[in-house]
Amino acid sequence: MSRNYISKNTVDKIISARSVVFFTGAGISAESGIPIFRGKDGIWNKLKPDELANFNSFLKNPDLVWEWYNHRKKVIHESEPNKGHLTIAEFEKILPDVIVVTQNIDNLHKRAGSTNVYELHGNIERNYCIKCNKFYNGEIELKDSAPRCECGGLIRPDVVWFGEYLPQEQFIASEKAAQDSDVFFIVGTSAVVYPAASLIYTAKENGAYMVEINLEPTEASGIVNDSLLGKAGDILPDLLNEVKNKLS
Ligand code: BV8
Ligand code: ZN
Repeated sequence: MSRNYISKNTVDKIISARSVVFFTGAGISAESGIPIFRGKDGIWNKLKPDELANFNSFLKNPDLVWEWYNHRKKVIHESEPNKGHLTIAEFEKILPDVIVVTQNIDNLHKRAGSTNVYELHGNIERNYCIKCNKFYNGEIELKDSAPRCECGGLIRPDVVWFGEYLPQEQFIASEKAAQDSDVFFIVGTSAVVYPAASLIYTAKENGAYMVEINLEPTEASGIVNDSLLGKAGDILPDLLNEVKNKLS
């Protein structure tokens, strides 16, 4: 597919930007084999978020919730960052200031080499005790019942469930990044989960040039300056090449 679908204006905005933000959702990890949430093959078609991704159901049935997170962790460990993640890490090397703000808990941006990553909804590789807050990172043995802390408390994944507040420092830093961004990319998200999606409007209100990359239009399509429809793993490498050509 020739790259002339990428507008000169978008390339110029990226090259002259002091700060570029990539706001990502499950769609950027789809090409790594990690299922997305919505749409016909989305997770939420088969499983109910309020049965699995909220604190009360965790207290009611911690084994079921752990079975689900262990399954997702297994899928994530068997997957690799894809061209989309790797290209964003590349952009960080050639542009002055690139920040990733992600809703994903899969740790793939960091595994791809991105260093400025804000995790709005936590990270599946971290866990903590709900009684004494002791952290258990990575070393939790995947067994079929909910792990317990040495204090006897239940251990939970360090992810944000529905009805829970986002990690303050990550959200405040992400808001600042959105306010200061010259170019704000919206990559692979349906932009319906809040307060994460509010960052899109924060960036717009502060004058950022908005670019959406998605298979299809979303809630945010009405406010973007450029909508690049297709796979993130195809479009992001094309964009990087256009920018590199212009910089060389
Ligand atoms: C809270 C972690 C305060 C766990 C997640 C305002 C309005 C309406 C509702 C609310 C509101 N404010 C709060 C709410 C309630 C709720 C909410 O937003 N509900 C929505 C569903 C309406 N928000 C909350 O509960 C938040 N907390 O508000 O606390 C509070 C406190 C007390 C009382 C009241 C309020 C917490 C929300 C965080 C929940 N945790 N994840 C886990 O992952 O297990 S959310 C989870 O779902 C993900 O992290 C992500 O955020 C979301 C999924 O969205 P996407 O990533 O966008 O994925 P999706 O499948 O939807 O879309 C994928 C897209 O990619 C599609 O567009 C597709 O076309 C595209 N795509 C696919 N393949 C590709 C592609 N694009 C490019 N290339 C491809 N190859
Ligand atoms: Zn404990």
